[in-house]
Amino acid sequence: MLKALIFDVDGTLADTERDGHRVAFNAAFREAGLPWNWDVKLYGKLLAVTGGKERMAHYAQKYAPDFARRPDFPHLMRKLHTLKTGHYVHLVEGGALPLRPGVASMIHEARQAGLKLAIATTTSPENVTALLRASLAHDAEKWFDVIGAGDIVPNKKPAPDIYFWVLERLGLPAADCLAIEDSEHGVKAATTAGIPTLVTENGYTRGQDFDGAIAVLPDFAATVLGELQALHNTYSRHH
Ligand code: XBP
Ligand code: MG
Repeated sequence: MLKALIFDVDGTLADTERDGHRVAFNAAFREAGLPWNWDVKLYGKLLAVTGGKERMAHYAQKYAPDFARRPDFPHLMRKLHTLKTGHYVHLVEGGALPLRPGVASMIHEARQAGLKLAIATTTSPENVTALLRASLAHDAEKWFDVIGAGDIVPNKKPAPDIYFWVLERLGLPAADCLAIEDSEHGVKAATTAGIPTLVTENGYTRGQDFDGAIAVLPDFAATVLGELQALHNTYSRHH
């Protein structure tokens, strides 16, 4: 019986990467006087590394090894990431990143049906708060029984840590939940935690290996909660 929806954020609730995080990273690099610029294509490759700090460290090690060897490198990464998060939150608050098609109505339907709602994301908590407030309601955080985000767990997706963290606080068995993800990393994380997982793919994740997902949809534009419940029931009957 489906009792909770667990939403990923970036790429799932909203298409935040290309015009949000990527732009914020570049603004932070400019502000810090670094000659780095992540274009759309390069950023798509860098998304293989989850976590903004981890992504910048990976980039520096590969493309700016002298910078990465500086003794204050970890401190600089944290400082850069704080700048980036400031730019990202400013973009979100300005309304730059609307929810993907059908996401708001799916959330409203789930609330009306008495399902629990949760978030399991690699992104920083400030980014989640800003997105929920800007795109749903000023108090939309309260609609979610559990919000698991960023550094709250030691290992980011594709590790299952964030999903285990959310499941424990939901107080539900994995089988009674449905995870909604956009990427191969996300599907691996949620399915490793034993959660039936549905994909809504996007520009950066189309064509990735979603092996283990119970269904792959383009988005929720033509999807109602009843269809998610039917998919979950069918899956549960055979597993
Ligand atoms: C996507 C991520 C995040 C964002 C950037 O998370 O990997 O790192 O790209 O956000 P998810 P931060 O798909 O799990 O929502 O810079 O705050 O990490
Ligand atoms: Mg995602």
